Amino acid sequence: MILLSSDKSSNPVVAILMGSASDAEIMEQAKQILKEFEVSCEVKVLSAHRTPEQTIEYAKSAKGRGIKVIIAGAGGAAHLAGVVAAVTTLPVIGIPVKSKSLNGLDSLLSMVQMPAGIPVATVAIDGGANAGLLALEILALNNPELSTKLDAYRKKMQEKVLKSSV
Ligand code: RP5
Repeated sequence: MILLSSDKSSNPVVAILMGSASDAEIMEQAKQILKEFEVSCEVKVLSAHRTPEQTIEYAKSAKGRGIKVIIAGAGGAAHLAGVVAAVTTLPVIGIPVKSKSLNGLDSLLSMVQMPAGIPVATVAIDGGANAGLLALEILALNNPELSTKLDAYRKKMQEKVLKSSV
């Protein structure tokens, strides 16, 4: 199921932005990871190209509204994460979404090659889950409970991998 509606729980600390509703399936991976760790988020469709003013307004006001990390996914000429990062000093995690024409190489290169001064932490093409986990790792720097949960998640993953040996 693809969930696009905002998390209604109070005080979202992560913003999940996507350039188009067509990115939702990938962004949902990030949302599910946050949900698993009971971290509240809000989800918005905002485009660097189609809604530039609203995108900038949103990014500029995010810190003041209590957002701590922004995850931004876009495909093709994928400027969303960079534009958002340009107007906030919140950490911005970019997800290059696989495109129809160039399989996401265009998205990756548009997003990853930021000029010095405006960082975007770009994850893999369609790397929604890792974007969610990276956001959690950033939040865990000031949250021992979350840090412990992340350690447990890692341990469980390791056990699963080891058990899969035949
Ligand atoms: C980008 O263009 C979006 O992030 C999306 O990945 C891509 C295609 O958008 P649609 O034409 O499907 O709306 O802005």
